[in-house]
Amino acid sequence: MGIEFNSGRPSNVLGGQGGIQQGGIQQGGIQQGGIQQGGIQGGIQGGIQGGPANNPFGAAPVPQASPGGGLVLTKGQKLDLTKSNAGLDFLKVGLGWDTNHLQGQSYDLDAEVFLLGQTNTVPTSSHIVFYNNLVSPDGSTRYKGDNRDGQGSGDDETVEIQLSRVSLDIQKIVFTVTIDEAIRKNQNFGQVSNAYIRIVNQANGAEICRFDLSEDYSTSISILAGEVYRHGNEWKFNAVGTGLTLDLAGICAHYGAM
Ligand SMILES: [Ca+2]
Ligand SMILES: [Ca+2]
Repeated sequence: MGIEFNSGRPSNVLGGQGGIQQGGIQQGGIQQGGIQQGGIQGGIQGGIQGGPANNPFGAAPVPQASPGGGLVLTKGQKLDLTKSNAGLDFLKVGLGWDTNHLQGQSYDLDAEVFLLGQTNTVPTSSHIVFYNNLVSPDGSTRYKGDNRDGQGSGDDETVEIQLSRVSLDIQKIVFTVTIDEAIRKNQNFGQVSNAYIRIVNQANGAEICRFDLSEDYSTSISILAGEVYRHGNEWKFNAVGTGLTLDLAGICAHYGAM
């Protein structure tokens, strides 16, 4: 069964224009190393270091607080979620952005969640949670609504995850952000500002961490923002922040969904 991107939406580049998309996918192929590296390092470094440090010298990282009160992460930083927050089960993952409305253009950014098994692929296309598939098969992961313009501060799109409900065959939950019709509209993440991903403990509303996607992503039409992954019996977060030249169809293909 194929993935349906179009239902419920007025238009979407993913339905056609194979020639243009081919370019996007192939170019993205170069960056696939970036995705895989991020994933592999997430597992290996998380296992070895066992802590939030991405500091090779072992010095304690300077604590920083975001406006929401959570720890501010830097690119590539790993953070214990459940180990340092006893009883943590319900997460809210918030993604926010603002766009410069150049020449009256509208920007529709979308968050997607990929639930990956051992082979870093989705078991089925239903394991991609986004605006056209609101709940994962295990019921753990819920997409809370499609924001069409990113207006205003705060979270523009959110996903809720109940960690204890995540199917045991799922090792990693990856969060991406794409620009709808980026290729047709000639839009990229260089025209997007204040983008971030943050994780909130739903039980008490406290922000655990925030990662500002402040790099220059002007060659990217999508971003692998971060990933929540298993580490033994615990869950950790990896602030990935890799810009991609893949559109949504290309990311789906990368994770094995056709
Ligand atoms: Ca959207
Ligand atoms: Ca916004």
